[in-house]
Amino acid sequence: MEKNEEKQEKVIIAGVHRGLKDHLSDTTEQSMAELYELVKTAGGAVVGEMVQNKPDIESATYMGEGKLEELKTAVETLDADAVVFDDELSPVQMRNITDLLGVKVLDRSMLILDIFAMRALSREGKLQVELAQLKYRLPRLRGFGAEMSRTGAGIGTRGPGETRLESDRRHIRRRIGALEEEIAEVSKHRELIRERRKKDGVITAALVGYTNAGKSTLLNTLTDAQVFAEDKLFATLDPTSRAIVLDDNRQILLVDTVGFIRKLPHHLIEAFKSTLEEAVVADVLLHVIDASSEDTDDQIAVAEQVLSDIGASNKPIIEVFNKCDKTGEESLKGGKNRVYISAKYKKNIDKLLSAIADAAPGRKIKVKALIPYSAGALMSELHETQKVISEEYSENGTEAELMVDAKMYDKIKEYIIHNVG
Ligand SMILES: Nc1nc2c(ncn2[C@@H]2O[C@H](COP(=O)(O)OP(=O)(O)OP(=O)(O)O)[C@@H](O)[C@H]2O)c(=O)[nH]1
Ligand SMILES: [Mg+2]
Repeated sequence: MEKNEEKQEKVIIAGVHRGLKDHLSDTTEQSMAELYELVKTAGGAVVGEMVQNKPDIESATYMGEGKLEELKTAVETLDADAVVFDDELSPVQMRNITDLLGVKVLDRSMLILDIFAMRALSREGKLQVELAQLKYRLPRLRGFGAEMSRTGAGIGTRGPGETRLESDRRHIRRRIGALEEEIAEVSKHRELIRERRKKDGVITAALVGYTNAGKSTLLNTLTDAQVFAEDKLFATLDPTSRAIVLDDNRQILLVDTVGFIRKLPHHLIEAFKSTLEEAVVADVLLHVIDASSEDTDDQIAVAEQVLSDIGASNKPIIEVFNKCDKTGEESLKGGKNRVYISAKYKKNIDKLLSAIADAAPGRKIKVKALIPYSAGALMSELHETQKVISEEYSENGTEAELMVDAKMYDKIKEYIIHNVG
């Protein structure tokens, strides 16, 4: 056996279906299927599943006591190493359930944080994950009894070490303070980069959307950049950006972002705010949607909710229905703000690019102009900042077909022969 190969943990997933009107906050077939995927992504194997139908959650034990007894039996019969709950457990619930079940108890938030901890690569990503984990753990310290420290490895334990956590709450508070300062420092740096981009007139488009929708694959397809794209949840945690050049020479900086997921507690969104900030400051949003999922409508709703939560819902947005190779929708025409594509099989990428060209600021106009030789500097400026499609030297000057932005259009107005198209 390899030295660092961990034994695959056997996990039971559990939740309470309350029959809520807001089904996105409830435990449903979809949320359990997603929890299953989250466990798999974290490296565990789901060996059992238990959902209780119950209008309210027990404040002390989350599930009803009878159901918990059933769960305990299941843990013993299936020889499970851990139980993962579909909602965030309160510190009290966590402690009581751990005492009763005698195995490791995790909840949805912890699982997501655990995956984040595996995925974070950049300094900022790591800092954010550590901060979110510490904030989550601080009120729950007593919840992690012998079970957590004894195993010392596996799901729910990645990131900052346990022993240190348990030794001293004050130490954790200090660490939280230090992390917050460091994150503020990194954010400031990022802010500077953004300001520079703005000054340089760089247009940014952020790829946003539900986890696994195909954002990174699309970024790859659009730029040939090699960004980590995988059939796993939260493959991307750190914002990656790559520039593309549109037909009219406008440069667009595409920024990949962390995927959204339902039941993402507000404090987690808060922790990733500086990453999601990229979406808030972008000129255009590409909302990437997995059209082949059975869950498409809910995923759209969750993404729109998160966008509105972070204050990014009032900007030009293109709905990019992806994975249409699976649904056959790639034949659909789409429209100004909606395209049907396959990022993986590179279908309708041209349509997406023209939608981006329409939505991004600084759209250029095609004109035919006669630039007199006396305005030589203007011609070089046109080459540098605009797009020169063709140029011919005539007696009276350079006859050029150009794509120019509004500002340049004004500047060369007197030389324009006519607009094209
Ligand atoms: N069939 C098909 N699969 C696709 C397409 N685009 C992406 N995928 C697959 O969907 C999975 C997820 O793709 P990613 O690009 O990692 O998704 P993401 O939105 O970046 O996911 P996170 O970073 O986890 O939020 C990968 O297995 C891709 O190969 C597509 O157009 N068609
Ligand atoms: Mg990704």
